[in-house]
Amino acid sequence: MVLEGLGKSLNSALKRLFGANVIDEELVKELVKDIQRALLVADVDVSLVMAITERVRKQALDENLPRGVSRREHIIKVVWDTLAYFLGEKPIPLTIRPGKPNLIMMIGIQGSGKTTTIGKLARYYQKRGIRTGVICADNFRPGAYSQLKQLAERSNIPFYGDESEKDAVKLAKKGYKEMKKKNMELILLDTSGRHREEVGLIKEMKDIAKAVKPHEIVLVIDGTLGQQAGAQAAAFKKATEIGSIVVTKLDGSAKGGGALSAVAATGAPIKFIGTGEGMDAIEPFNPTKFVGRLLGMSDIRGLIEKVKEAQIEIDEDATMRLMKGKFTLTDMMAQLKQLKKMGPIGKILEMMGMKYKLPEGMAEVQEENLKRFEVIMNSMTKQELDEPKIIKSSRLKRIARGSGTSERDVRELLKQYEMMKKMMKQMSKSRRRGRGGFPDIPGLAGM
Ligand SMILES: Nc1nc2c(ncn2[C@@H]2O[C@H](COP(=O)(O)OP(=O)(O)OP(=O)(O)O)[C@@H](O)[C@H]2O)c(=O)[nH]1
Ligand SMILES: [Mg+2]
Repeated sequence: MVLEGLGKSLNSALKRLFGANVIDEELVKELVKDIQRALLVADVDVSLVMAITERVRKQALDENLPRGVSRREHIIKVVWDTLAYFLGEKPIPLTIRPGKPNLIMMIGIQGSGKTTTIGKLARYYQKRGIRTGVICADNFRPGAYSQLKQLAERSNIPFYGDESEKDAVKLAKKGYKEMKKKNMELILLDTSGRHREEVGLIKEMKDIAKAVKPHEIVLVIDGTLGQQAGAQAAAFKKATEIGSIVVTKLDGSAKGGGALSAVAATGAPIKFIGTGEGMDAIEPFNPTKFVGRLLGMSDIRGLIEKVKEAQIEIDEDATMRLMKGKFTLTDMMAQLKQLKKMGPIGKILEMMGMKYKLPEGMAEVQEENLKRFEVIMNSMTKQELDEPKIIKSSRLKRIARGSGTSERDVRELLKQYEMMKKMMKQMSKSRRRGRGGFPDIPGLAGM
């Protein structure tokens, strides 16, 4: 996984939030400290870490919660939004004008991953129906020609190169002409990485760019550089207005968080990230989604939307009754109906990034069962609804007859009730103990 270490420590910081009894200033302080530690280990610049955590601290205890959103959800959302905010928030695609030749020039320091990224991008766009070709203008490193040629051939991508031509500018020009002749829409130009620092790199970029006038110049940065990547991005941003960035090697690099945040801080748009050596290990950089994965939650937004849509209110009474060990059939029905509105409960937990083993049969609330339960309950007395344990054989028979169901149906309802009561007890206990348990989803109040 990309940035595994950072993801793990952020996730466990949030888990603490799930498990806590009360959410107060003290807890937020702890959370902020955990996040700081996690970011510093990932080589995020200290002042950036402070800016990030200050924003989290300020907003976490914000008094005005949107209706239907719990404090826990709010804090998770704040952490999520803040990290995404500092990574640039919006995804920015590569600009490709369809039907026209779009020349994209790749530059970057030696070994940063230019050639590999070109192979990946060519495949990526070809698969999406864009006619894509590649040009090797790296006449500096022996083997550069055959490296790109092989990558291109493996994916059936048109390639231009000439091992006998030593002038990079001429190579680029000739290649561009060839690719235009072939009606290519996306033309990726590979350049040599003879430089070790920003200055020389920017100079060569200017020379080639002047000659071929690319539509976009992409700087490829090695993510293992950590926050040092910022200097490269800044120099590049200053030198060109048509620039974007790919950060590579984010797989298995402990410093990737530092690289991404430092590059984003310069305002240069990160368009793709490289996540492995394989030819499919590239993805468009979408900060919001990326942070979601880091936090180990695939869809917090989806969850919050859903909760709001269902207009679920916190049922204080039910919670109080439960705390006192009372849980009636009517309570169960109300809970089941709320769950039904929210969809399969397993899915909801999954969206919260939680792994919780549910008793069998609880995974989904079925319409059919709900209706039958309701019919059965209509034949019960108030006393029976409040204290289902008094329902023994003769009452059972009467209820089944009265509701036009079978005794087995009534027993099933009672079994479901017992199961749910037990589960709710366990969950409220584990929450009171302050560990594990259930996230604070309104509507599941008291569970
Ligand atoms: N793990 C990992 N390795 C990568 C990634 N991208 C590139 N590499 C590796 O990094 C090394 C250098 O990649 P190249 O694509 O040759 O780099 P380059 O910038 O073209 O290098 P020069 O042409 O010599 O300047 C190769 O071993 C690649 O397999 C990535 O996203 N993840
Ligand atoms: Mg190369």
